[in-house]
Amino acid sequence: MPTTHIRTCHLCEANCGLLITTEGRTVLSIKGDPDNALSRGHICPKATAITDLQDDPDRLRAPVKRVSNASGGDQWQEISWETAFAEIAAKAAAVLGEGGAASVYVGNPTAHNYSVGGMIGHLKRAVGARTNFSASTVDQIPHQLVQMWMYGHNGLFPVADIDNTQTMLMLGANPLASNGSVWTAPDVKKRIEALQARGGKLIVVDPRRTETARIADEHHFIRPGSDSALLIGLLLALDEAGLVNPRAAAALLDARWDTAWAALRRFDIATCAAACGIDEATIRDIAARLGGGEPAAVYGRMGVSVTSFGSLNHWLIQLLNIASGNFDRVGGVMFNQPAADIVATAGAGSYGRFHSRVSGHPEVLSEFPVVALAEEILTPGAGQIDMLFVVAGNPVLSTPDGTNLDRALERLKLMVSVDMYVTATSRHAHYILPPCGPLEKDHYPTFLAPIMVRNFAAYSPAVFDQTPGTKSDWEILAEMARAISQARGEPAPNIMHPREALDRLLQRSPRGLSLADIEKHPHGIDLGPLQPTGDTKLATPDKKIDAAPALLLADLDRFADWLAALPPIGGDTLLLFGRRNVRSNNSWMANSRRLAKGPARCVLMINPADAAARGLESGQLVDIESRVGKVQVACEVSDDVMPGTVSLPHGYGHNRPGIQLRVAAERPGVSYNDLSDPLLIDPVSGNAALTGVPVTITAAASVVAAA
Ligand SMILES: Nc1nc2c(c(=O)[nH]1)N[C@H]1C(S)=C(S)[C@@H](COP(=O)(O)OP(=O)(O)OC[C@H]3O[C@@H](n4cnc5c(=O)[nH]c(N)nc54)[C@H](O)[C@@H]3O)O[C@H]1N2
Ligand SMILES: Nc1nc2c(c(=O)[nH]1)N[C@H]1C(S)=C(S)[C@@H](COP(=O)(O)OP(=O)(O)OC[C@H]3O[C@@H](n4cnc5c(=O)[nH]c(N)nc54)[C@H](O)[C@@H]3O)O[C@H]1N2
Ligand code: SF4
Ligand SMILES: [Mo]
Repeated sequence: MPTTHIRTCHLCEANCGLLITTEGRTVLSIKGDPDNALSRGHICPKATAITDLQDDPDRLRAPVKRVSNASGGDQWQEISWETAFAEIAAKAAAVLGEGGAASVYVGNPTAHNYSVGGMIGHLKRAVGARTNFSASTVDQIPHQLVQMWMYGHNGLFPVADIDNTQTMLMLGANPLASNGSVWTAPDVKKRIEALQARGGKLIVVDPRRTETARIADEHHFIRPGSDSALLIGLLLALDEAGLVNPRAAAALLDARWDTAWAALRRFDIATCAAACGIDEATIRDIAARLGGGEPAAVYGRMGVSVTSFGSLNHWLIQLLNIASGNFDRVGGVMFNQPAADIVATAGAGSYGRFHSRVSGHPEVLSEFPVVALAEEILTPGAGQIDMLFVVAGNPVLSTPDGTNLDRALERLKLMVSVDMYVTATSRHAHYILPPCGPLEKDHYPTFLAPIMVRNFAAYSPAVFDQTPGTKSDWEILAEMARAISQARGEPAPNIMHPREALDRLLQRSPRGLSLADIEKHPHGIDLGPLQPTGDTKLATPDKKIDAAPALLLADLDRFADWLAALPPIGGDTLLLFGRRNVRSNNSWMANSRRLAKGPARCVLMINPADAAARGLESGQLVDIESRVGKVQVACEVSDDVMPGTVSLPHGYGHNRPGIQLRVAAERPGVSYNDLSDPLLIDPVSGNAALTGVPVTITAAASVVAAA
């Protein structure tokens, strides 16, 4: 008998409701859930690929250990969980006993797995890891840092109220491909269409005419890495037109608001316009629209986060929303009030309490920039990382200078990957511990609650019982932490079942719902649209907004220097930036045939003028070279990318020796992060500057383009 399970998709931040029909352990269909008040039936092509993940023959089903085969190469030997934990614990204790240091790298899928959060803490404590990393520093850390400084808590995300706004200014985001980020707005295309139907406008700023730009009312190309210039220009234009009016937020501001303005007035609109490539008249027009009185929201994402001014950008976006009267306003930006409120229950965050050993990076939210991972492994001395635990991450493909990280991982005395595939990263591990299939886990999007465009809560039980002999991620982490503590003669960690921890979190949150309350509503409880919260959610001691955090004010000096020294765009050096496709998910869903089919996607987009200057035609192979590396890929000549820039997706490069992803290997592509440069960072947050990497492009010596 077929059974239909109601579930929330765990793959991306959109949180779409799914209806999964199964018979036995076979998935018959995956459809959108029309009764989910948040996603309203929407799904993307990745949802049906969950079956491919569940059933993938390349997915590891048991722990494996890397051993040498007869010819001296590597091979993976299946071992029992007991043996795996015992051997890992004994080796970890030995390495620590010799004075080696341990580190944990946490990847993106953990943000979609409520049950691992606490367990990662247990693992870090068990191995005494102080030098830790995550995908946050190739992603959203500037948002969190700026929020911690301005609003008092890193999890206070002002959410753009797309459903009620009249103007949405979107910088460096392509939700038609990504389905929204730091912004749970499923079915975003319909939300944009509704905005346009009520006479509103979407304005997209992006160096590529993206899928989102194509349906926008206005699209403006921008020089990669220069958004701070545009944002300062917009603030100055707002001021010049007499449109600065914080409305409700005025009561939350103090003298620091004037301090921020005094610091911004050293710049001028003309210089800012020239730097970013958007003319003065356009800047004045957009500012007039933002400050014109109707609700408006400015939203910036990856394209403005992964630049050397990522923190400055997010601060300037906050100032713009406040100055135009759109902070804490329906149709502007608001804090949400989720059922599981990590802001009300978890610490605010930290900065600079300690510094990294080799380059002296400040700690941000207890982590160091992932660009420092390789040097912390390779540089001898006390505190050198000898042991690394990678939890659901693939930093060799997802972080700058992956080739160097490849080399670094080879010298570890113990490396453990908690992953279900042998990837570019996990191939270096001594042990890979695979979680059970994705449909064998329950799901609650705790970490995404603060970014939803409605207050909404849904809990999904597992679709299938766990296959006997397999473990969920949290069980793997908990048992590994226990085994290591025991081997070190430390007291066993006190581990609470994740469901119990979730229930406690819910009940301690202001709404006071229990997990049982939420489980009564399988399609989710709709707790209503976002609403202004006044100062009730601000977590600063004085309940005021800090509009002028010292380190951001100081960073304006660095920006001024950059502005003064800015070379014109174009010439021999082009600026490389990224892109996503709706059928991708960072590095790791490339093994689904239904997603992988269709035209090759790992191609370099280049503007016709830049192609002509190099004698290039679509389909031709090109060499792309940066300071750190060189790759070869086919190009596509397209005026969708701005002159002087080129675009390449990330998450490819599945042909490194030993990777076991048979479908992905058919068209492996090249890794963007063999080009991105660990020296290019936002020094405030430590975030990698993945966008705007200087590269040279030349026709490759070989002429036949790979498919
Ligand atoms: N050039 C460039 N680089 C980028 C980006 C970019 O835009 N451009 N984007 C950055 C961003 S936003 C992010 S978030 C990072 C992602 O960086 P990472 O998180 O390091 O990389 P992913 O490619 O997401 O790899 C996730 C790994 O987790 C495994 N996995 C998937 N699901 C599970 C699970 O349920 N349990 C376990 N244990 N493992 C699982 C997958 O097999 C895969 O190996 O990449 C960043 N890198
Ligand atoms: N299909 C799919 N969906 C995903 C993912 C995926 O890999 N595939 N990854 C998920 C993850 S982990 C994340 S973090 C989100 C990311 O979600 P988004 O931030 O929406 O992701 P991107 O598509 O990388 O959009 C970034 C945009 O910034 C533009 N850009 C690049 N440089 C600049 C710049 O300097 N200035 C401006 N203004 N724009 C710039 C790029 O052209 C691109 O269109 O997507 C998530 N959803
Ligand atoms: S948009 Fe994201 S959450 Fe929705 S179905 Fe696609 S992958 Fe899943
Ligand atoms: Mo991400």
